[in-house]
Amino acid sequence: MDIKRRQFIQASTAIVALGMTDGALLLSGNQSANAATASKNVRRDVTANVAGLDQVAAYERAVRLMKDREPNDPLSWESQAQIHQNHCPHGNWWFLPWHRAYLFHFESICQKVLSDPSFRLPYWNWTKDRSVPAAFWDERTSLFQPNREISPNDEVEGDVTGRTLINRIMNNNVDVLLYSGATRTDDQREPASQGELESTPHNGIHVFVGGEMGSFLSPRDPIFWLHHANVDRLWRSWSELHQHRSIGDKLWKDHKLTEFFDADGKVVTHVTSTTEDFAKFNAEYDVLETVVSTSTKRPMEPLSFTTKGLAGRQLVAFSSDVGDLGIAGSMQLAIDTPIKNSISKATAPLLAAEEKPIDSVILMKIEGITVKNTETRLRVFINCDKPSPNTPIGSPSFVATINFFGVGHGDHGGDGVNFIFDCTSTFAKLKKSGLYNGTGDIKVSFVPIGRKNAKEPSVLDDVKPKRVTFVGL
Ligand SMILES: [Cu+2]
Repeated sequence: MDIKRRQFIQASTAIVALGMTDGALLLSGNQSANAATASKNVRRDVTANVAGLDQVAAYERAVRLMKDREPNDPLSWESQAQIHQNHCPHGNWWFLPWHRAYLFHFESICQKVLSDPSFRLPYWNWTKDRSVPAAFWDERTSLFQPNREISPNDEVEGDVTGRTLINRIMNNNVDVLLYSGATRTDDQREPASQGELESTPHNGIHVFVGGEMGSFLSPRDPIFWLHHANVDRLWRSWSELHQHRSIGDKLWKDHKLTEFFDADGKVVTHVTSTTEDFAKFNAEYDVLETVVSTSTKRPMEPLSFTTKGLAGRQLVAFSSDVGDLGIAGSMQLAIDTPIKNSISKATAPLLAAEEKPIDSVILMKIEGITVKNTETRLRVFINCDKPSPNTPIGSPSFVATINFFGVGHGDHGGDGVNFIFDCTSTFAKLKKSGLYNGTGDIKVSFVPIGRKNAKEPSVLDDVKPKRVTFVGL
């Protein structure tokens, strides 16, 4: 039986176990899903209340036992953090698989120190619970981290982890947006560009928590592992929703991930493609995300990479140097014919009938952002009259909020960082609300947003982009 087929069968079994009904996975927070999986070893929401299972207490013990070990012991807390500091890929297509293997081996070490093979990592669902869970604030426990930059009641904002954003990420059917941006890279530590899962909720939580979490030594903060378990849960959910479609490129598939230790402290190596076998890596969760809206579903086609970007796809549009953005941080972009066609294709079906699938996608690539202050986030708008930090994220002009993490460490950074967003739905909303007629020039605006209660106001110079390109697929 081939792997895909086996995965499908495993997936179906898991779905049945999780209480799937009428082809739709149950939404997060559904208690019956928890009840149905109470006896199964799966990763659970850290706030889930399952009789006879105290996952936080078990995790606290495991962390304490690892912190008690000598720093040079491969099973120690510090050794695990150093793996991330020295090897983690960010901003490229190994971001998700590398962290899946990293989580799995960390979890195996927890099992070993606890002498409990049934132990599974809990995850922090920051869309549902927007503050760092209470158990992580008790100074007497191993889960406390003294240098976080937030208080127990601080909540992450909606443009970082909100439901609309997560639905959009789940709806996305351009593989590269999930794994990375639309450029391939051949080095694990070489940044190419970031897709929305990485740039927004992933980076955003690192920056929001701050302290160790804001650096590549973030695994020193015990909340790191629950944060990444939730990122992995979203990848798993996305795979389920998109029939386990993945990147076909051999460079991605055959790349060896070599930096992990098994529970006996021996070095283990994985080939990237094996990380898609989620059962092998314990990437099984009590609740998976589902797509709520059907109106943005698009037909799926496999995409593959070439050195030029996406094979067989016309990289239409359009690139221009931003130059001096001035105080307002806006620029006028002339839209040429190919992208115009893309825009009208992408928006027409939505306008005609909500349920019709959209057969075109518009991607926006923001390139060469030089980051001087990683605490500053960058909000992006299209055709916004007077963009400001107070412009609501529910505005039809809103595209995304970029969060910066890991910039300037090791090889990450350099010529600036790149991000790719699917802005198809933004164009549809703009057209619907009369802010864009589908043919004229457009205005792209960048608004810097500082940390809440920041001493100095944020300025565009903190996170200045160099170029914007629109691509119609
Ligand atoms: Cu991370």
